Amino acid sequence: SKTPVKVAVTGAAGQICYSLLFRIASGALLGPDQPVELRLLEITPALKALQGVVMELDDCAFPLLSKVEIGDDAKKVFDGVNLAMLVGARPRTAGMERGDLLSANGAIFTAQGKALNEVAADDIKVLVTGNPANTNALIAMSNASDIPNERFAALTRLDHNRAITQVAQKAGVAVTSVSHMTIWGNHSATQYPDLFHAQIDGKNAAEVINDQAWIADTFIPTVAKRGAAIIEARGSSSAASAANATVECLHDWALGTPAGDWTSMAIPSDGSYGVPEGLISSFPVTIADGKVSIVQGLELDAFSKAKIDASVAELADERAAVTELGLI
Ligand code: NAX
Repeated sequence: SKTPVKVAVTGAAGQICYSLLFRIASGALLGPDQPVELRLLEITPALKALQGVVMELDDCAFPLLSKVEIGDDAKKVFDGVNLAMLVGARPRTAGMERGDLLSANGAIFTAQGKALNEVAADDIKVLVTGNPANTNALIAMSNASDIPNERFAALTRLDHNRAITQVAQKAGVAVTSVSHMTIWGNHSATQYPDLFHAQIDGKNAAEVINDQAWIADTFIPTVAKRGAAIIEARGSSSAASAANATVECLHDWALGTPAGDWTSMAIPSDGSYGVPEGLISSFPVTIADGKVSIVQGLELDAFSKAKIDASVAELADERAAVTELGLI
């Protein structure tokens, strides 16, 4: 049988992971014939709760789950890991300024970047879900100089999936009719979900919808503010859908995007579409053999260009702030 793939997950006692870990262990991440070993990182006070989650994993008797290790020391937990999902982060609490938030997360992601650099397997891929995801990924990447930059990414797949469903519902079609969706920029309220290159049953989605006011005033803000709407309705932030997106993103990164479509992923910019090099910004991407490529040659009109530029300017500001704080 196959050698287990070692998957590290941080924030493992948190609400996203309460869904995520079970999806990984059931085979949704790497397929029905690939065993996995889970390496779960938490802060010390959450280890007891994490032990309870491990008891539940045990109680599923997942055939593909070869082993589970937990701990509060990143260097031990990340030892030899092939994939890392960095979900745990410091949320913004009352009275916290943006700088405080960036410093608190900076402490987490500098340490985890360094630990991965020292002990992860040579083929390590790192996906950051914990917010501010793009900048946390930039911090981890910048603190892991021996790991190629292209092995770091931040999650915009949840935004991508939200955009697909919004447009499918508007058009009255199944989600499977929607393809070539793109989220550009930051995983934040400035993100730009792009219907001008998306397709509905192979036709241009913006032309099928034919309602610029709906795109500008309903579709874009609904997708960009969906996280807040979930909090308002559910009383806590997106968890199962964030776990689903994390699994789908890393699944495609490991196994490739389907032929004839692309997905959205925040990856280090190579300067494409005017996004400054090195910023971790969301692009349309295809993936083959573990290699992520930005889709080239899309024409952007003034509306799209302005939206992308605004989100990228926010990322540049965040990079300047963490540079100032000495985190990268
Ligand atoms: P929870 O607060 O339920 O869980 C976070 C867990 O991380 C906690 O158990 C905490 O103890 C742990 N943690 C904190 N510091 C740690 C460290 N240094 N090492 C290991 N673990 C640590 O949050 P949850 O709802 O699970 O969300 C996790 C993160 O995902 C948050 O930052 C959240 O903002 C972010 N999200 C990102 C999304 C995306 O699309 N990129 C969407 C959903 C979500 O909002």
